[in-house]
Amino acid sequence: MYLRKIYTLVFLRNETQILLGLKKRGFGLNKWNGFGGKVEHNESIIDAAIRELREECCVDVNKSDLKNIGHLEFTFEGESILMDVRVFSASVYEGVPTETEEMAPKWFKYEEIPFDDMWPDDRIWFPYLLKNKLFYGIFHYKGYDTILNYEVKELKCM
Ligand code: 6OG
Repeated sequence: MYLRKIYTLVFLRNETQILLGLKKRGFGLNKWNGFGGKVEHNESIIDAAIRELREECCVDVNKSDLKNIGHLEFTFEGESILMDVRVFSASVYEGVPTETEEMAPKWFKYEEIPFDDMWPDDRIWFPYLLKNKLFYGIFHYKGYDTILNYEVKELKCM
């Protein structure tokens, strides 16, 4: 039995680029990723997604502009926590992405996404995001570099 913890992960996008942040501390240090974190008690998932985006790169989004595009589950060999990550995308937002103590944001062209410096699972599910397909993925890691097994599939609805 796993202890499930819910996280958010938000990507800002336009027609040619995606915003990633270089994680400056904690889990995923020195990896490029979307913006997000743990959903707090008595907080909705969408509110957590908006809060984390604001805290990590000083950008505001409206609820109606956040699309839930994916659902990822991660487990790690020998650990009892299951990270349940809800993935969102937005192309309408307010503010200029700004570096914080947690993240250094940078726009990447879709052909130049730095997969070598991202979580290994990203290479597997990003193609769904890039093709605007809804997706579900489950990954079992040994340590933080090796995926022991996984499954990814397209969803018809979230
Ligand atoms: P904090 O601990 O910083 O939240 N996250 C992952 N993202 C990707 N792309 N791959 C993974 O593979 C991930 N595991 C966790 C969820 C952690 C942030 O990192 C995401 C959260 O947005 C293992 O509060």
